[in-house]
Amino acid sequence: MSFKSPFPDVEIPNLSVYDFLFGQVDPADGDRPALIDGASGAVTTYQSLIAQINGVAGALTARGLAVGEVVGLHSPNVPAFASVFHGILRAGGVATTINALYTAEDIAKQLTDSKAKFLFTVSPLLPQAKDAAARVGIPVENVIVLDGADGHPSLKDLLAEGAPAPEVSFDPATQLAVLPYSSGTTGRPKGVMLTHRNLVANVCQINPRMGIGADDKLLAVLPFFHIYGMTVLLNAALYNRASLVTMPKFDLVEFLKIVSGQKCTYVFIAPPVAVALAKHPLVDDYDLSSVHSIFSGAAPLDQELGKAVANRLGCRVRQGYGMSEMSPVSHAIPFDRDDIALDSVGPSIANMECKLVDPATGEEVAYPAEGVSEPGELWCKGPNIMAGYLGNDEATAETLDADGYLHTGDIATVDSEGVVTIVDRMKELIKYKGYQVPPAELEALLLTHPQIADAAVIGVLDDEGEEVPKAFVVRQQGADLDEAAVIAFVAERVSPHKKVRKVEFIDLVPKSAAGKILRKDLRASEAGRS
Ligand code: 4UU
Repeated sequence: MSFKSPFPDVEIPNLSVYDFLFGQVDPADGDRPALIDGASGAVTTYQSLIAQINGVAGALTARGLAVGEVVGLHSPNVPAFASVFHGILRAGGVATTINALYTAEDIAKQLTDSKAKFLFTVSPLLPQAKDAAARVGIPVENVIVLDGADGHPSLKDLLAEGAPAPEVSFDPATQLAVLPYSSGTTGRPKGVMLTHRNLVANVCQINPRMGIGADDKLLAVLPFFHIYGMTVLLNAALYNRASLVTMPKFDLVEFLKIVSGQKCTYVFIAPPVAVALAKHPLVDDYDLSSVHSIFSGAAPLDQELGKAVANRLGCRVRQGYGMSEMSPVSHAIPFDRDDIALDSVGPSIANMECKLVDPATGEEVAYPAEGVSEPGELWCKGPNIMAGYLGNDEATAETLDADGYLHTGDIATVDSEGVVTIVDRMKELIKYKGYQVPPAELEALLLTHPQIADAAVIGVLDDEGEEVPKAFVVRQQGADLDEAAVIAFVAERVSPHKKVRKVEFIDLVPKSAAGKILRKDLRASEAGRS
């Protein structure tokens, strides 16, 4: 058994991402704004975006990039992100998008694992980018600084070369387009192999449910380097000839100024922004009446919080669910359905088939004709499911089964209408403000402290109901380590979203006979206390 999307299948054209988005451009769309820099208001039209994409593709090919080779893209949301991202894909390259918050070490790991030949960055991030590139042996002339920096080519330099876009030919069904990194259900970040078809499919699957039109102005503060921003913002907006208003990082006042000043109509957020929109007094000082929809994803949205935002702003609020490994969307509350509970993630999108499997028995749960099912692990199958993890057949085999189902590591229920609600997470992954925090990485780091004998990290809820990483630490005998020292030790070595924010000292980390950390025991003892 399984349950299918209630929507009819959509056709997925066998095209590259570039041909899908820009193969046929209505001449009337050429002058429409594709990207608007939120702070300066500078506009990139569709015509100019397409010219830049082709210019970047030509310059990369002229510099030796071959089809299938990898390029690192390390930038916050700026309009040029779109030109570079699609330029890489247009040349047949594979974009490995890198979190703008990463340390030099994190960047170096991703560049090494993905075997990147070039790196694009921006001048404020150059110190860590340069350090990482040097560690992995990417020469300075291949480190391109979008806004320019001494000794490096800039985007302007690349475009000035005027190299023609290459004639490339590849099979969109198998050719990789992007390699975002995700820790998946276990372990450290892995390269998620997404093909051109995966990305094209996901836009086709979500498009009928999102209600994005050419007259929409989408606020793009969620990072394009993360799969949510990449597909649901960047690609879906460009496909619909809408405008993206970019913000490089979240700041409430800046956000309110830009949404009201630019008259944004569609705002994409993760749940922490919903808290500010529902509660912060400053929100009343701005005219946000242009906003017709707010879309939340990447972490659970509280129903009351969602309703409070809808009432305060007088707009729709919707929620979607996804995972990097699914390009990413599998479920979304449709824009034209006001009757679906906001703490659900809606029905499966078109072309998806799902199962709920009891992790204790391995048996599929029953899907009742009325009411809600028992919880089970959500398994999903469809044209948006990744090809696998780069160079890691073992992790691929653990996540993707022989029937093509991706095991999400999330626990969900489904009702008789096919509406899915995520109720728990069984995998290791922690989400801090929607960003991934792989506990295995923090555990390995903690073990390098001379006064720490053993450690385990899980996600717990803080006083505001947000998930934060908590370390359970076993001290070496005679050690005088306290909570502040552990927090500081980690904070000095990781990017800000990965900081340990709570610490508890314990005598023994609970482990299975095989030596695996029993996170569920730690979670149960945590739950028992609240
Ligand atoms: C409870 O975060 C993402 C993708 C986010 C996304 C996708 C489609 C947002 C809106 C949308 O329409 O990807 P990753 O790979 O960083 O993290 C995936 C994990 C999931 O497995 C789940 O544990 O993030 C969690 N997650 C959610 N949890 C993602 N969305 C939700 C959600 N509710 N709505």
